[in-house]
Amino acid sequence: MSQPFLHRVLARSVVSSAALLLTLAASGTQAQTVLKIGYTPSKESHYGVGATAFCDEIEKATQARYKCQQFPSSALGGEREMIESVQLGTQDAVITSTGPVGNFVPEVKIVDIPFLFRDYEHARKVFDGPIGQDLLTKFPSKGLVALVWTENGFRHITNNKLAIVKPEDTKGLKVRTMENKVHMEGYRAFGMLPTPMAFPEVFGALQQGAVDGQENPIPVILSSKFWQVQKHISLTGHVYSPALLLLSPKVWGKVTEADKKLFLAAAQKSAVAQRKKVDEDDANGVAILEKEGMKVVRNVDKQAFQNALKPVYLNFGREFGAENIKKIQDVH
Ligand code: EAX
Repeated sequence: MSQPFLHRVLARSVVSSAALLLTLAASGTQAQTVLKIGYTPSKESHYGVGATAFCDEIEKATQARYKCQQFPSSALGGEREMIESVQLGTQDAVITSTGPVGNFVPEVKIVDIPFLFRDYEHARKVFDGPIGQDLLTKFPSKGLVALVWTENGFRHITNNKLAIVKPEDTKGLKVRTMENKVHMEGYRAFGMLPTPMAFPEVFGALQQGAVDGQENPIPVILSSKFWQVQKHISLTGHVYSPALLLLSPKVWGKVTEADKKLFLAAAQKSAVAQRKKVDEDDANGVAILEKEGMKVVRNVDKQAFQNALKPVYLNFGREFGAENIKKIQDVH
């Protein structure tokens, strides 16, 4: 038998035993862990895109030793509830906005300050850089594992009463907000009456007129069909809304060191995909909302909104350290 021939035979048998292992894994002979991942918007939303990218990637990278079952559209509850379940380990993963996260990890609150980020580039740079990465390290002591910063988007105000151009226009307006004290303090300074509420209740509250309006990024307004129950949208972009992919420590504790690397790489890919969907929705979504009948206010007096915040920025400076706010603003 010639040497090259022997090599070819040996190589082929290695390939076929690898294929056999794959088949065993796929047929369930090898243990498979199914991770329950939840989020509030629909499967078609930016969150769905992010979750699918994460799930596809871990399934592929671990030869299906790990896969996911997705629970979109608040099927496992609102964001606060899901984070609690992830802490307890009754839910494995969640993609959530930072809305309620500051109630679990107080260090995160600073990133919810209105008008803190100039644009997407600024925000993404901060979260992918040392400030954002350092914040991720604060989660384990609070019973959560933060795999990556991902994105919800810049938030805009919708309502049924009037075309909002300047902060005074929001005076006395009952606006649903997230359960987030930093947002609420800022919005009160605009003139609004902030009404905190979990996301699953928002559509009904708008429909029944329990609140006049709400504020969310274009991808959420689109995918949740808020245009069916809201007349006006003002492109205020008054706050950047970051998101996170959180995992239960119960899961993370069982993942091998090698698989942890695969999970982290999958999380990175998921954030890239989710941000790309935010970019697409921001570019195309306003025209869609307009076509669906919403009245769009583009000439928002952003400077006036920013000026209205000056007094509360002093409070934020006292609470979070003016130098820490400046550190974020100084990222270019
Ligand atoms: O994270 O609650 C909200 O308004 C959030 O933006 C939504 O759940 C997506």
